[in-house]
Amino acid sequence: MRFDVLTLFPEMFEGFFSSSIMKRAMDQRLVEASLVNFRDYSTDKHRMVDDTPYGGGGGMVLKPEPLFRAVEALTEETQVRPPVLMMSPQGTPFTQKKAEALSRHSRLILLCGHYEGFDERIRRHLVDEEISIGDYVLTGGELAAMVVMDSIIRLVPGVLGNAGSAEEDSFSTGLLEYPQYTRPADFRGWKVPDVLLSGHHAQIARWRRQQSLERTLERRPDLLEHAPLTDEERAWLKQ
Ligand code: 6GU
Repeated sequence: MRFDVLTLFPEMFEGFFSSSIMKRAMDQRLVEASLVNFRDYSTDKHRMVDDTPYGGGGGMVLKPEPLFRAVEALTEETQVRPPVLMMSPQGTPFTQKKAEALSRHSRLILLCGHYEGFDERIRRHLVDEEISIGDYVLTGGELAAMVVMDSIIRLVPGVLGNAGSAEEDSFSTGLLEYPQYTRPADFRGWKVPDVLLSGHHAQIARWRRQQSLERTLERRPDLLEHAPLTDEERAWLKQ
């Protein structure tokens, strides 16, 4: 998996790229990432990347030339152009499903904006998909790009140590995760549920499934509509 990130603030990615999982994935060549400061593709002598909006109003708008030229430079020698994703609060809400779909590509280009926004021609003629990570506004797309990359990287085979961990977690099962415990079995009088100490694997699996269902019902009932449930589980939820 290769990511090309177009940003005016490449230094924001330093901590992320040097953090444990990402660093190991890059060292193992499972993930490759390049940072491009699209100011380097500005066409004017002041290296401007933004300008005032036609029609007036406040704020600045990202100019088309630097972003088009940066993407073109990255894809010059490629047969098929990888998807170009724009990070924007106006985008489609990002989900685990979308992360899974994007993880099937071998390369992605991520555009991070700042200021008031992007010239509409970038959106119309350069971008394949516009992605939002939630209903709140960030000062720029960099944090969103890291969220998107993080969620994709952990789906790349070999990146997570434990092969089961990406399939079993919340959202992949359609439900929230069950409670987890580790040693000690009694911490300050708070005991680990007996069933988990029983060694009875079928009972443990049943308890975990039940806990997942209850937790999802309590915290995220909206997820139950699309979760793959047995008839028995559907009936239990209705009572
Ligand atoms: Cl992708 N970008 C910005 N700037 N703000 C956001 C966002 C993205 N997703 C939610 N808020």
